[in-house]
Amino acid sequence: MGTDWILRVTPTRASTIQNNVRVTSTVRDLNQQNDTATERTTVTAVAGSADLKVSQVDSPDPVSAGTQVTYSVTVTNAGPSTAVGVVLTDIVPAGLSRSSLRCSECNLCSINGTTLRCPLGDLASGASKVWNLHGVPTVASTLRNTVSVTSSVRDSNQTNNTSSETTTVTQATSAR
Ligand SMILES: [Ca+2]
Ligand SMILES: [Ca+2]
Repeated sequence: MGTDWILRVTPTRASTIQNNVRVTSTVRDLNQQNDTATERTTVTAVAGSADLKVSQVDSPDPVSAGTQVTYSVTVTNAGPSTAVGVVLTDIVPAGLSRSSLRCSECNLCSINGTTLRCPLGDLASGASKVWNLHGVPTVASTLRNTVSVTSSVRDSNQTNNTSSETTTVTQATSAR
């Protein structure tokens, strides 16, 4: 008698995925040749194409050290297909105090060094989404915030998928 066991996974990008299975039992297996199986699956990109665009506005600029600056990032899908699994990547300005960082739906994001990676879900054709990053610069300097967007759908125009913005940080005005 056989037993079915079903594993469902959702691949996130075009690639080859491989599933390895092995069965064991506490009873001695007379034929161990048939205890393992490997299956490869080719994952193709999601059909269609979507032209994602990203832009951002920094406010205020210039900003005083010790005062919060906000980067308001807008991601737009110019279509024609729905952009599935949009991911926003933000290379956070080094001059921002790490403990001061706040962002939209930040609980969904992961940070690796200064790179913040945030899933934004699906974006329908013609739709846009605003995502905010807040932080406090510590010293007078020039900040550079770089954002980029990708999705599981082919992008017909890669040139508008990245945006960089610089912000001038002036010395803190002395408090009296
Ligand atoms: Ca694009
Ligand atoms: Ca600016």
